[in-house]
Amino acid sequence: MFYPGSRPRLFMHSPTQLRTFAILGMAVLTVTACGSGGNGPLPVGDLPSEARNSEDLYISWEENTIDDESRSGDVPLRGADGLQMADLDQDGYLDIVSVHEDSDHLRVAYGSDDPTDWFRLSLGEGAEVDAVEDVALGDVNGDGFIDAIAACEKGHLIYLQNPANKIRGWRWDRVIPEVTRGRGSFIRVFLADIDGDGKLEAVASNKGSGRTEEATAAKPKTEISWFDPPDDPLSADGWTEHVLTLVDTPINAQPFDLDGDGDLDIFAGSRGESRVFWFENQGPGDDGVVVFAEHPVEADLGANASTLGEARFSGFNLAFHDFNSDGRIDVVIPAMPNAVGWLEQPADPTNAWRFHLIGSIEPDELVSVTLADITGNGQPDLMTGAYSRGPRDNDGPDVGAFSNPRMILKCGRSRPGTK
Ligand SMILES: [Ca+2]
Ligand SMILES: [Ca+2]
Ligand SMILES: [Ca+2]
Ligand SMILES: [Ca+2]
Repeated sequence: MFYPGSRPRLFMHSPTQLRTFAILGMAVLTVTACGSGGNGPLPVGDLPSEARNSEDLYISWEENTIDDESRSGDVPLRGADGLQMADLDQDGYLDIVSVHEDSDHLRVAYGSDDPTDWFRLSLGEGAEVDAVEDVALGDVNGDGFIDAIAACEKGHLIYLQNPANKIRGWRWDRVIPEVTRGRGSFIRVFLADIDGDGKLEAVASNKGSGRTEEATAAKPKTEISWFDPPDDPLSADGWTEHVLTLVDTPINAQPFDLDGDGDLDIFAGSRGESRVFWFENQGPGDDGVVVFAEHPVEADLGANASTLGEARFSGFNLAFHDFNSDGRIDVVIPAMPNAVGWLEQPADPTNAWRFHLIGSIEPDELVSVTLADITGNGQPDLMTGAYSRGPRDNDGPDVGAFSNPRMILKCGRSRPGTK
């Protein structure tokens, strides 16, 4: 959603990590010929980047804080680490659900016709959202209102049900599915109709940290799973887990129809094993439960091998698009630590996936990617988030912008407080 005439910005990130899941939709941006600047030292948040693309263009972003301690009624929000947007109260304006890992808060900010006016409250806090790391939105109970499920690093999933017509200020009923209790660190969660029955399931990866030494020794590899909710998702005992695989430190598993056959597959990654792989949805098996076939994704670095020989792929964040218009979905993926590119899906799924470098944001450590048509030309642009490893009072020598195709990366202003 864009708001003509105003320039809201979103400022919610932890000191060490910035994600960009939905920030694009919150900002009005201007693409203009270069030639800004300022007189004298500016706060870094007001300092235009020097980065330009090949056409000498840059994007100017203006920051608008939506939620923080000064706006929350003194709720000490710390460690914002991700967000999702949807119209939860069906008033036509997007709302934002954000996770605050360090202070254990799951927050909502309801939008309005005034982009500076937000109705804020905590959906959850304390032990029930202990070290909450990620959230997914979708109508799980099928009443037409969008619900939420959050991944907590200590160490469970929690489902929160939208109270439908009594939304603002009303408590959302919630449940921690029993099968997810005490499991260690859930790091990502998504909602999607995995089995094609018209109802949403949760896909979650659990990197397992935080478990007891005995539990870790007994099971060093941990699960990527999908969870099937019962007809009443508020029934704690009714959730069923279907394990897709066990790997060392699973870090992500995102549903997407990778092979274009109409059902959702899952692209996933392991940080511990520095590899990515995907699960092909093969439809229901004899027991009626969906069967997935796991396929490795071997990255062929091609011409980038000499410069990216040490690159690691964990798939912590992913985006999907058919870049070369061959009818096969390709995958945008960070090439850790600094680069990003796209993996070209081969015609023969047993072949390697060619990696096409988009760029690097050295010295920052690139962890997050998302696609949106920022420039409005019908082509997807790429926005990234990173662990800051560079100065925040100037661009540093390696910050650049580029267009490939029409992709603009790390344009705009640096952000304060991200050292
Ligand atoms: Ca709304
Ligand atoms: Ca619902
Ligand atoms: Ca389903
Ligand atoms: Ca499929």
